[in-house]
Amino acid sequence: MNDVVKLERHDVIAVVTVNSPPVNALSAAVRRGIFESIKAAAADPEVKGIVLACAGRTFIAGADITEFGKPPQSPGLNEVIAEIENCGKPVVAAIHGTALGGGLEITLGCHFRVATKEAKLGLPEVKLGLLPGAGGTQRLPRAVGPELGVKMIVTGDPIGAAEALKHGLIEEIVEGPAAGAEAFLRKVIAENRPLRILRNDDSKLAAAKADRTLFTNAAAAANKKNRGLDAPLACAEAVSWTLDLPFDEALKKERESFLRLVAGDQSKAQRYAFFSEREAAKVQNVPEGTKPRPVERVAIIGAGTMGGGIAMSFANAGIPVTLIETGEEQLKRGMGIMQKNYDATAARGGIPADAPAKRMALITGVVGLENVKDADLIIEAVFETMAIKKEVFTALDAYAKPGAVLASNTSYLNIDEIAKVTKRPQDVLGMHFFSPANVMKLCEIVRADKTALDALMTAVAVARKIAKVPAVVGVADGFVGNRMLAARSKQSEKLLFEGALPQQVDAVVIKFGMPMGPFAMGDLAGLDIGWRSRQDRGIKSPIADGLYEAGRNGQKTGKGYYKYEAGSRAPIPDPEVEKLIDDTCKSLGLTRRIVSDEEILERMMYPMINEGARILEEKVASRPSDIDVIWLYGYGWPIFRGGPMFYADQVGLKHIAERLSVYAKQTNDPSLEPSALLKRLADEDKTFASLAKG
Ligand code: 3H9
Repeated sequence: MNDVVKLERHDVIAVVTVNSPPVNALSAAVRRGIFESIKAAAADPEVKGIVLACAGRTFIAGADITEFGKPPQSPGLNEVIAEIENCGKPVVAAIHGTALGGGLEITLGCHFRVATKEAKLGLPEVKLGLLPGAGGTQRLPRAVGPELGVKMIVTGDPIGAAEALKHGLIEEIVEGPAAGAEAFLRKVIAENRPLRILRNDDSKLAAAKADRTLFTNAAAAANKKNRGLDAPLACAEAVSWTLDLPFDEALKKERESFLRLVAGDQSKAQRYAFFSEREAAKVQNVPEGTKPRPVERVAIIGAGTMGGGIAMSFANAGIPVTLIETGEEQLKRGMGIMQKNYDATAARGGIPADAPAKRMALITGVVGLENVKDADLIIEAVFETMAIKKEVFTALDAYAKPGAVLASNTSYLNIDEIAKVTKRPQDVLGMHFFSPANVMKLCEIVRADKTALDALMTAVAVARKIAKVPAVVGVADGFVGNRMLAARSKQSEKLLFEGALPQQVDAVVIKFGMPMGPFAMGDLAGLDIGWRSRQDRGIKSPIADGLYEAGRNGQKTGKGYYKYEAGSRAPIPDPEVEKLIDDTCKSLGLTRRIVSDEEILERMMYPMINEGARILEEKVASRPSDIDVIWLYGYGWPIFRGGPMFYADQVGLKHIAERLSVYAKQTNDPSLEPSALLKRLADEDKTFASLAKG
């Protein structure tokens, strides 16, 4: 039909094959090709049925996201689907890989669907700040019922072939997708089976129409985790139209809602995050074809919170791990915590019941560093002091096999210095995971001075394999994320001396969309940790020191910046803390003032952005989008704000630079003056995004 869609005849069967790598997205050419192929097959009197299949690694993975925001080209996806649905001959979708978004919507216009057993089917538009815009909100609930339909559409999570079969989304699980679909179609033709046209089939809506709570409960459950996002609410509303409106009217409203969301700021930010995440995996200044080293076995040094979480991430991906401790006692504790974590996840249905045993079987706990000898990748996750790290790397140098990649999970120490104690600095790098490491998706990969390119690419490939988002950064105190966080922490602390309270600062940050404010975060991490690190660096912080000295170590002691009821993690503002802050300020001769929420927000965000600009100047990060990926996946930055550098572009760099200058003077802190890069971009009326364009 055209370059990307082929139409063939197998006697009475027409086979339409989409071949548009990498993921067969529904570009204008693909839509046109399918539309014309279906039209031609429908008009051909010899053809009795049609198979719609895809070449390559996957079925259609959705609309072509790069086309959003550009002038629409005909035929639209709804027209293509209508052509299939109304063609009068049975059309079977042959699904393999992923049928996502517009890809699944197209199959819902087909009269039957078959899929291979590893296929995944879903409507993930919500993750891009959208709702399915080609009938998905109306046809999927008719296929699987409104309860599962609303869950799939609001969460965006796909289901596997077995579940799809159970709920009537597919009719059969097949081996080869196109051949399986063809065999299925021959049965349909032989039996003269009626076409299943979902738009006309309200049978699965009846129960929820009679008892509305079936739907509203499912919608509320799916929306439970929503933090300020518009799209999940729009998704749930659109699915509710299946119960209230005629199909065509609902389809029209779905389209209007889609167009509103696609033009909105949230979706723009979410689409930016999607492409930034993929961009981050493409490491700059590495020649194409640089091959990662094979990694079959991993060793992790340290079975504490971080080491255990990292071990679980590997076991989750089916990679065997040797987990090494210094003594049986510590090992037993670490293994026990992992087992407990897995059991808890299985008990709430997060993983299958047999998964804990299977995953724990992949983790071999042992005592003694000599056990690293079989590992292709070794990750050190021991206590965060340079002396101990050096000791461990000296020993690793003696025991590790040649070519093994040696990684440190340090969160701020200098990797060049660590690498120097080995005779193989080319194999040394940082892999900085975020706590809890089995949950948080980010892995900052620290490229040291001498890191070999294939060692670097090994860390990137491994991170992707264990479902982490890798972002390559350079050596710097705190790398990218923690260095920017330090700029924010400095301000949050200062604000207490000036007149704000912990609960006021945290409330502003949470309202912005972060999962936690800086003070609740301090309580979670433990205020003793900050105190110890200040002692090491010879720094004093009278309020934080006062809390520590009063035995307020955070959540673990039931008191920190807040108080906590036994067994609860909910922070409660504490008048004792207010008094401690007041008394400390009085003793220092400081007069407190009313600090506005607006000032708090600016002083939480702009110094961080300024630090991000310095990080770019120093080339510790190579792209603003890498910084955004780090904040999105390591610190819970709200996805609808795209990341700090994206947010800065939306606010306007001129405004940010001006406000930073004001705060630098107001607080007598020259480090708040806009960095050279921020100043230049602001003066030229440019954005951080303009840097990526060269
Ligand atoms: C939609 O369908 C709206 C409709 O309801 C209504 C319309 C009216 N478009 O992720 P990978 C690129 S919204 C354009 O590394 P994997 C991606 O950028 C859409 N490009 O591979 C990358 O490019 P590059 C709903 C796309 O194997 C390359 O493909 N669908 C699209 O790890 C490989 O991607 C979705 O949201 C696209 N739709 O994962 C699905 N998808 O190599 C989004 C991918 O230049 N896609 N690319 O960096 C995914 O979730 C994953 O890509 C997928 C493959 C699971 C398919």
